[in-house]
Amino acid sequence: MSGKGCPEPRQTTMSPLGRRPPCPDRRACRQAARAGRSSPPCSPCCRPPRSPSPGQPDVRRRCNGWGPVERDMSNGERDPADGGPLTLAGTVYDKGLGTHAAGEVVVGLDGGYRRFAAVVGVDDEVGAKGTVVFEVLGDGRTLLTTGVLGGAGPAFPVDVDVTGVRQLTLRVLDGGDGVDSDHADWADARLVP
Ligand SMILES: [Ca+2]
Ligand SMILES: [Ca+2]
Repeated sequence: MSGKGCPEPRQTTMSPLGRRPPCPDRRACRQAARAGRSSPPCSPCCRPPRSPSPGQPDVRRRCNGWGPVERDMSNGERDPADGGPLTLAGTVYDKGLGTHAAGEVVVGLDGGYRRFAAVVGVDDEVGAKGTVVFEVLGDGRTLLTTGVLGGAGPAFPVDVDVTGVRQLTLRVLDGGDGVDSDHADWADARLVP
């Protein structure tokens, strides 16, 4: 598993439609990589880093298995902003990230936070389908791994110590059986200074 690209999905099938979706920003990623502004484009989808807003964590990379990472909504389908409310085991969350295996979000903390907390699981929008593994890494070191979580199971609370961590990676893997219906929520995700 490369620290520079997306996680290897370890899947046997590709997408809900059985084929890899094209990355809408692949050209931009490639240009950014050539200019030294980003790591090389990763598969299946990556986005170049944006400048952080004041007071907001610095998101340095987003990779997602089906369309873009969604903010405050579930992954939905391939288009941006087409998800529903983040919902895990019947509970709706206003905030968080809607993602799809295999993918990861890399956030620069620069040692400014003490804890990362969230509630994770497979979004209710896929029913009992979907199997994913959530991993939290600090500076490349594994801080938490959930084991395989399924769409029919309960949500999994995450609360990890990130004291001194400069770069936080939130990673979603396919659970070893492909990425079909792997709609993975980082609900109520928050960093505590
Ligand atoms: Ca979407
Ligand atoms: Ca899976």
